[in-house]
Amino acid sequence: MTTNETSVVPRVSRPYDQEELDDAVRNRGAVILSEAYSREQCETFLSQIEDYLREHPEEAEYAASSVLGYFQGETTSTLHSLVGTIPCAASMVLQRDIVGCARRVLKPLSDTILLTIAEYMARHPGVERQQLHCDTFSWRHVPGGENPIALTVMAAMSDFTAENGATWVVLDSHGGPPDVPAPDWSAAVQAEMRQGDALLFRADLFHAGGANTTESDVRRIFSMGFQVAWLRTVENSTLSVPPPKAAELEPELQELLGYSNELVLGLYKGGDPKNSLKLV
Ligand SMILES: O=C(O)CCC(=O)C(=O)O
Repeated sequence: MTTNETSVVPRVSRPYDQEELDDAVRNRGAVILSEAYSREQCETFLSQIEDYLREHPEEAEYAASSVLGYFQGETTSTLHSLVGTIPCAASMVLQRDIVGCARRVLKPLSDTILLTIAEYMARHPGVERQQLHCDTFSWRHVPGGENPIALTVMAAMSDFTAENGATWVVLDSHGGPPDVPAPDWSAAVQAEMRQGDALLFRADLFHAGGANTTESDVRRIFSMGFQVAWLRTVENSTLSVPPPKAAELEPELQELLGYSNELVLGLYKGGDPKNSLKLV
């Protein structure tokens, strides 16, 4: 690790030391992997996102009405479920060091893991600082503890600076009960990163996107998360009853089959998966 200061987000450089990486996530709650992605990967990602958004103008509307919008701030554009639409997303998700760390750190609670989100966010000038929150708030009855049930990644597709709103984290704030009050802002530090660096943190760690106070510097994020695989239904109902069939059913049954969202869980295109039934 390049620093042992307790008030700075731990940072690991290539070749990453697995033990150091895992310890930082488990014990401090967060780590930055320098150069997790190459400059070329970031630029390819951004140009594929741009192409997709140009070809699918309807996505802007989903982004504008995203259920996550309340947390993300009005001047944030969002694109969800990247693996289905953005060609390079598959290799971005399968960044070996990140997935490997997720598997090891989530292992005490689950042998298998799931990708819980793969999202693009652009946080524009004028976006306000978010409230400090944990990404586990949706699973609000799962008790906290030593081992996390999920991890979050904020990968810098453009530089994250103090001025453009680099992610704030409160180191060591993880593991509390679901209703633990947010810590004081004075305990938060900003994860400034160069393009290609990735911040990996426990989903029960308090964090927030910062205010973008610049004139024109859009902060671009590839965000993903991994979770224990047992937080799901027994049957995979949206596969066995796909939208054309589900569209014929009563709303209550659609909801029971998973064409519904609970807070920010189960989102489709940033919102209620029932929207998929209108498209059939
Ligand atoms: O903008 C960031 O860096 C963090 C975003 C975040 O935590 C969220 O949208 O929930």
